[in-house]
Amino acid sequence: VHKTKIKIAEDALDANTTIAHANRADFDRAQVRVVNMMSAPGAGKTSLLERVLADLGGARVAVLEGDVQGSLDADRLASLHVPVTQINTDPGFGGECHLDANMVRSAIPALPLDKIDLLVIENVGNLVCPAEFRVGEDARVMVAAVTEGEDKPLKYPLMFRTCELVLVNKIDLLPHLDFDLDRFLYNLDKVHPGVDRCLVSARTGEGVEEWRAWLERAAAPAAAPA
Ligand SMILES: Nc1nc2c(ncn2[C@@H]2O[C@H](COP(=O)(O)OP(=O)(O)OP(=O)(O)O)[C@@H](O)[C@H]2O)c(=O)[nH]1
Ligand SMILES: [Mg+2]
Repeated sequence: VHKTKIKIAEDALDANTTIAHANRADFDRAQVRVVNMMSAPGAGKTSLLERVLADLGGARVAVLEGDVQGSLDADRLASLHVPVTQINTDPGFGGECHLDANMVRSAIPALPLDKIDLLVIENVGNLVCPAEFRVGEDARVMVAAVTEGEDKPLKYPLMFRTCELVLVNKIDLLPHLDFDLDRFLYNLDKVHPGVDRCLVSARTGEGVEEWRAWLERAAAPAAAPA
């Protein structure tokens, strides 16, 4: 029974990889760079996007917003006059706790790919499942809020290991918490040595310019292969 279960999971992930490659090919054809943003629920993905999306140094951006239900985050981001496309996993996708390549594929016809340089995908809030499913992205960003505890890289290593940038958010709250930032960074380097990280607060704006600069670089066309 165990073997069968593992085989089905492997097949599902293989199918996902195939569709992710098809998405990647569509994004490449349109010369659009794609960033997949992930975190536990409420770590601050939407708040950190609200801080930077209106000004990315001239790069044209759109958002693909993934939620189980509703369009609360899409409405927040649309008020920045950025094109936002909503995917809800509840109707049609079984209420999944993550986006997979097929869900993203189903949204591609609704995306303004010929008018943008960068697509930011806000994944469903979840620290586990989104990390398992590539969707055709160029880069992954994860947000880890200091309210979540310094042990999280050790307990949820896959997401920390498979991202290109870690945004350590809510640092305005540090004086009120017993969160040990040095211990968190030590744990982070244990699972993903040297990964880029920014200490940020969507509340006060601290560190936000560094995050904006990273996203601007992510929007730049890929360097030609040598
Ligand atoms: N103090 C403080 N609160 C923050 C910060 N960033 C976000 N918040 C608050 O945290 C809550 C969740 O923020 P969101 O930006 O909605 O988080 P999210 O990751 O998009 O949440 P989901 O999409 O539901 O997973 C909101 O009440 C924000 O105001 C921060 O830097 N400092
Ligand atoms: Mg959100």
